[in-house]
Amino acid sequence: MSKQQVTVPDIGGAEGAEVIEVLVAVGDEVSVDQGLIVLESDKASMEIPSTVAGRVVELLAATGQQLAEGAPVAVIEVAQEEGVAAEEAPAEEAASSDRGTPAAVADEQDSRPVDAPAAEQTPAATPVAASGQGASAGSEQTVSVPDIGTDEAVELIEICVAVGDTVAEGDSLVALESDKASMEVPAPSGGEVTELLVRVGDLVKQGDKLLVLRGSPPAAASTPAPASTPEQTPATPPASAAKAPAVAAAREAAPAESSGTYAGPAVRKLAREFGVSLQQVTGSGPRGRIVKEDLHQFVQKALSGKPAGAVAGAGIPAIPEVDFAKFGPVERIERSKVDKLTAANMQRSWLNVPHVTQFDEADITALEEFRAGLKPEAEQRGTRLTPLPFILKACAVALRDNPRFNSSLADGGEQLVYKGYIHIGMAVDTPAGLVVPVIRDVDRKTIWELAEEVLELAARARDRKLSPGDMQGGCFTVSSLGSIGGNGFTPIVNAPEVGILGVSRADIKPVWDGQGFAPRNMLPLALSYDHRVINGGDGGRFMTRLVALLGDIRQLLM
Ligand code: CAO
Repeated sequence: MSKQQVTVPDIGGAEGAEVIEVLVAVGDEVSVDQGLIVLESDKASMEIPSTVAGRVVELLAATGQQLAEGAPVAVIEVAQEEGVAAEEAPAEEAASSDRGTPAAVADEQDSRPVDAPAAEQTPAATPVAASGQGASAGSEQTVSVPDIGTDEAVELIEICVAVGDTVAEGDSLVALESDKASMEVPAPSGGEVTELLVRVGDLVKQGDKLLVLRGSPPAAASTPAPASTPEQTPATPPASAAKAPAVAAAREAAPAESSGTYAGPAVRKLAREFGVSLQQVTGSGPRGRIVKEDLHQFVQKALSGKPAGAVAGAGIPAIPEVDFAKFGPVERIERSKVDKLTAANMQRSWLNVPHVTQFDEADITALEEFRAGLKPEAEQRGTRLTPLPFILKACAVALRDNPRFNSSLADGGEQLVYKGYIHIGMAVDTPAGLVVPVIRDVDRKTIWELAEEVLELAARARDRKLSPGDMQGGCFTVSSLGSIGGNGFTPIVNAPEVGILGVSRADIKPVWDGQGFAPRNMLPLALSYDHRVINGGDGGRFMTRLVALLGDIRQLLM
């Protein structure tokens, strides 16, 4: 056994960043690239991954601490094979070793700065990607998404500028967010925004075009001489750039005056979670930047009945804060981000959507017999077949037959959008909180395909490996507590979807068959829907169809 210390890699800012979440505990087994802590600066938030696989024997970082590059995070006891210590393996030997051995770990460490985060967790490696004419006066350049450290598309959550705005080098142009990090893309040089090529909500990858900048005359550039020199960054960063600090995090950004608000991604994200428009918050940071404290004060004021602003649920009396310690010992812990986001989404749906929940039971005796008969085949295929894939398939057919359930409100309620696809979200209970990955085109997939996807998405959800795209585009949600228990619950609609099915635990019950009581396997179902879109008749028809489909799965083929 050898011990290795994981330290904070280059996070693009000498001042460091705050530890906002510790993801592991002493004694936990961790794999290479598994997140240990989450750091957040005013420009970016990022997971700091383990560079080795092993057991956490010491945690050297705690929530609230400010950490700079090189600060120790944790000590990992590395499982050692054949007496070769990771740090002793020569590079050549390491390169030829099997992946996953300590030697291979040493190889990875050699190939990037020892404590650099894995590519997928590094917000970005080059300051900006720009093509075209550079920033010379009057010439145009297209600004593209720089190396954001992942091949996966990330969501564009904010456009900080508008056509006609004049920006200085380093001004934030757009903000991007993945499940691992959020980051701002700065202007490569000063100029005027002449064209926007993206919209909020777009999923973008490295190299995708963002906007067009027309270079300002040198005199108009607000940055000093070196920075106003046209800087033509190649679309493919040179090798040395690959180790450059994170996008924008490396820069002391100037205020994005044109957007009217000046705040880092972490503050912007928090504002979205609170449902607060940053336009209403006064910044107390340098040059009027909005810092977290400003947001907290704004929300506190809003909840205490002072100017309510845009807080969701404004006008509703706040639940008073209680000093629980008065009544006995207590422990206060920070909630995970997923947890807080879920809470905000739930409250938003609960306050906006007039809910109705309808109950029924499906007789799944035949389905369960059929499923039991498929167990050997499932084993052969290396998968597991639970009732969920059948329920998803039945929902897809019921959605096809009742298209209003496959719609969403638009234009402030003036229009309904009917979707020509059937993507169904599946609530997954994870240690970090509730997440809802989406299975696409459920109507077109076989039961086996659905079974595999359920397993795969649930595993990725629990390992926190879902991308934002995995959780978007749902038309309807299934929340199954069947494996956990209970005989009924009222699920909250996952707006802007209009329906959600809550599945409880099936049980053998005596059912009257016209002549006597017969033991039948009954599955309790609860269908919640948005009564602005779905009326009782629609709800009844959907549920009746679903119960019929699950009662006779041959109909799923029709
Ligand atoms: N009735 C009886 N048994 C059921 C059942 C039901 N309705 N649903 C599942 N089971 C059984 C399965 O068949 C399996 O047993 P076998 O292996 O013997 O067949 C066992 O329970 C475990 O199932 P599972 O949970 O591993 O798999 P699943 O496909 O049923 O569910 C998933 C997958 C990801 C949806 C589930 O694990 C999960 O996270 N559920 C929680 C969702 C949630 O939190 N919802 C609340 C949201 S609102 O707060």
